Amino acid sequence: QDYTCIKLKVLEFAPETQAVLAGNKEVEGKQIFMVAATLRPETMYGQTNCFVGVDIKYGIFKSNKADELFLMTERAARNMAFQNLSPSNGEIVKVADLVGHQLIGTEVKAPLSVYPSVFILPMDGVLATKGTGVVTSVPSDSPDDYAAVMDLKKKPDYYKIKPEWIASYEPVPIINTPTYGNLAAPTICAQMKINSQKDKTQLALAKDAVYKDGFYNGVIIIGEQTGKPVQEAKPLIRQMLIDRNEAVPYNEPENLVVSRSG
Ligand code: ZZB
Repeated sequence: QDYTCIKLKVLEFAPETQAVLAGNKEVEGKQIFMVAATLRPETMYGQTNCFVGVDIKYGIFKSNKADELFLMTERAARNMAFQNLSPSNGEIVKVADLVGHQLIGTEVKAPLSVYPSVFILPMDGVLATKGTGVVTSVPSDSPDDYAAVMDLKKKPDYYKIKPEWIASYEPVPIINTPTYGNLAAPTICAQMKINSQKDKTQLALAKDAVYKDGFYNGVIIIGEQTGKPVQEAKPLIRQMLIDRNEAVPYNEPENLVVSRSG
């Protein structure tokens, strides 16, 4: 998979993370980024929060830039080490260990988002085995994100979050399509009566439908590429993020099989 890794700069860590990092000389004076793998860089204007899995193990790793550290799974760090994103080829340097729940409530700057800062929140469906284990959230265009955000808004206590970390963050119109209008995910979730992130079968169908519709029929209605078809705008927005040092290209072999024969 040809991902774009979005660099969400940490503005303030949650107290639990601060406690873990207290006295850690390796993080002092460094910029730390939560690194989120996406296939939809053109939707980054609509980021309202970022997801981690509460039980997933994360690490903070040295990157290929001396003053920048990356927060993600170790699995992603190992892959990045072979893509010139670590200090030396094939090697990772971990400076801290964290668990997802410690990160909840961390405040970050999400590149291109209309919201000046967004929060790290929990989602059940985050896979440790995909991307970086950090998933940036675009409820306007991702049914999974919309359903998870609705759950958090409905039951902040159950999810152990402060309501103000998500309450006033509304989905942002990014892409217009003839089929689902300019808020594809909320529209299709309403049509299919999807009520929760637990409706997995329905969500998979919804995701497939809006992916295709957005890619083939979508027109960007925000930002630098306003008016352009999604297919045309996607690589341009991706490149703009990379040029601004707000994203890095990241590849992940799908179902990689390591052969020891021969
Ligand atoms: C922002 C975004 C905006 C995404 C959108 C999708 C959509 P796929 O096709 O299944 O490979 N993702 C990335 N890493 C993980 C993970 N570890 N666990 C769970 N989800 C993850 O899906 C790629 C997408 O899955 C990525 O692109 C990311 O969410 C999520 F408007 O990033 B996306 C219709 C989808 N729209």
